[in-house]
Amino acid sequence: MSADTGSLNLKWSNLIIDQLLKQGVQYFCLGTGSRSTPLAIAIADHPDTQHLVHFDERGVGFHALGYSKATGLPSVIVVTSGTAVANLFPAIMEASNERVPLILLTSDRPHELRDCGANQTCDQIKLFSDYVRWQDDLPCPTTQISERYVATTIAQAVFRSRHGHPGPVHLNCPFREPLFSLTPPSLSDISPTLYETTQTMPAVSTLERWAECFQNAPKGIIVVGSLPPHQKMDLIFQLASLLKWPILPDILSQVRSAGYIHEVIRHYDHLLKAIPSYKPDLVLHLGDRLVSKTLGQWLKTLECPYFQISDHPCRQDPDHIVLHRLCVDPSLFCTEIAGFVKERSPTDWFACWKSASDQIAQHLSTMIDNQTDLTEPGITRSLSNHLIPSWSLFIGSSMPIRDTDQFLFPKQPIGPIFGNRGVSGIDGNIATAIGIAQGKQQPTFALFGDLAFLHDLNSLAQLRQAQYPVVILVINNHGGAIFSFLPIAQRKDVLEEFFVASHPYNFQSAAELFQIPYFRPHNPRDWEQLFLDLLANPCSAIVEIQTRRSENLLLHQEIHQSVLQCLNVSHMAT
Ligand SMILES: Cc1ncc(C[n+]2csc(CCOP(=O)(O)OP(=O)(O)O)c2C)c(N)n1
Repeated sequence: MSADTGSLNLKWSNLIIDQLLKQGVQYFCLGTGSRSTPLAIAIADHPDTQHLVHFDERGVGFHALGYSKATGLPSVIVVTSGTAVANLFPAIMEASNERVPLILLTSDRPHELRDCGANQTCDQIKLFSDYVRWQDDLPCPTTQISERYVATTIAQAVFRSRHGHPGPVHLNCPFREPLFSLTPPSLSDISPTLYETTQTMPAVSTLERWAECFQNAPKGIIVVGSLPPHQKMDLIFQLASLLKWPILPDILSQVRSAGYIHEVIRHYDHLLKAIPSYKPDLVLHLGDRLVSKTLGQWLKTLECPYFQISDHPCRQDPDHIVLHRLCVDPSLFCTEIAGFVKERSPTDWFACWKSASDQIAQHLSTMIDNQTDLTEPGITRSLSNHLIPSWSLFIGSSMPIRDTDQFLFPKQPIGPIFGNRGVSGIDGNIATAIGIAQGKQQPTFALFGDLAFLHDLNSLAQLRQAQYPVVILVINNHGGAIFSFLPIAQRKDVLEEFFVASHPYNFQSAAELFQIPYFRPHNPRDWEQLFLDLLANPCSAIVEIQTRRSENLLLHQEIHQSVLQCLNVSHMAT
């Protein structure tokens, strides 16, 4: 092969990276390997790129996911050929389900080396199947194809990752050897193809019809499911205040970060278990998924019109109860519909919800905040009491997301709240949190369980180099506590070994291996003091809190029983 091949590989890769930058994409997450050499050199040599390099591609994928979740902008993932590509799959699945923009540049061997026993070569074409929004197998770098082809391909990739139905895009990039040359190639300054975007507005006829339905429903509720962190919360509150409808905000709705906590229904999970008889005459659901199973089951029992607004076309209706659906930005909808509804006078309906919510909040505060032992609900409440706006919060699946959904209602504004609920994996949590910190350019608290922590140990290597501090708060109950809450807990003979995966580990030596500060508070006072110190002087750290699964189960049951008692059920039922 001609010696010019190396130079051409670099020239083509420079063009790809330059076009990505011209499309506004700046952050590059790389695994290491040989076949991706031309892309790695192009990223290293360009003065405007920012990058992360990590040896484990699974962690690279989740880091990029976290960054893009936090910013709403695509980050670029660059990996070598072979199993490195497959290691991206979990993050791609999450990004696809959550509509997170990502650009994957997977290096490959040229066509003549595929399917003939060449080293580190496998079929990478369409590997991610329908999990990506657009995909292409690029030609090997060549002078026979116009450079404009590269420009329009990158423009299309970025556009398809961000607009319409956002998500990951996959460009497979084959390179022939020699992979690079020490002589720098001449650079081409190619103009990018710029896509204009449009904003979808709700039709006036829809707004008129929906407003009439809303006006005729004095007992409406607003359920806010997961929303990206760029929504304008005031607009949701303004609409709720016009209609005098209670707001039930999911932990990932961003509503709870806004500091309007006295205007929403707190602890609705407990409230609905105690008073399932509250029956609205209309449900307005803004956004996507709901963490609370209790809320989901209660919504399913209602026989009233159900309206859902989300800015994408995907079905977010696992119980098939939505009757009216609008694909538009939820905060834009709230602004527009507000011009069509009249302000309602205060109602008993709203007052009943509010009074029950306040009563539970008061009860839980007395019951949980003064405990002498460290408990999982207690930790969640302390986050609620002390977090501040300059920190993001990442919450792992399993008990942490359920506990925060039930107990985290901060009185003060806090930073954005994130989770990986697209596919609810317990993998990649450490890397996702570090990517979020990088994207938000602020420190991040990450709360998850011990199995989730063990699953992503490799990503502690990223934590050591993280530019923005990440505090990992790992609740070590020595296995998957969630399973004690599931029907399988009745099969005590198989529970521990086949489900809980119980283990004897603590994480001090993991922290030592990666040279990360480690703390293990033993009581609520020490934990709160440490928490306040970390908030005041942010630094990356691992904080391990040990709890017991059996006591955790009992405490949750006690909380449930005591809330039932605290609410005078017969009096409250309407
Ligand atoms: C990648 C992946 N593997 C398995 C599961 C199934 N799963 C859900 S929760 C859970 C246990 C999580 O344990 P831990 O992180 O310790 O949290 P805890 O349940 O103790 O709160 C498991 C294995 C999953 N969601 N994702």
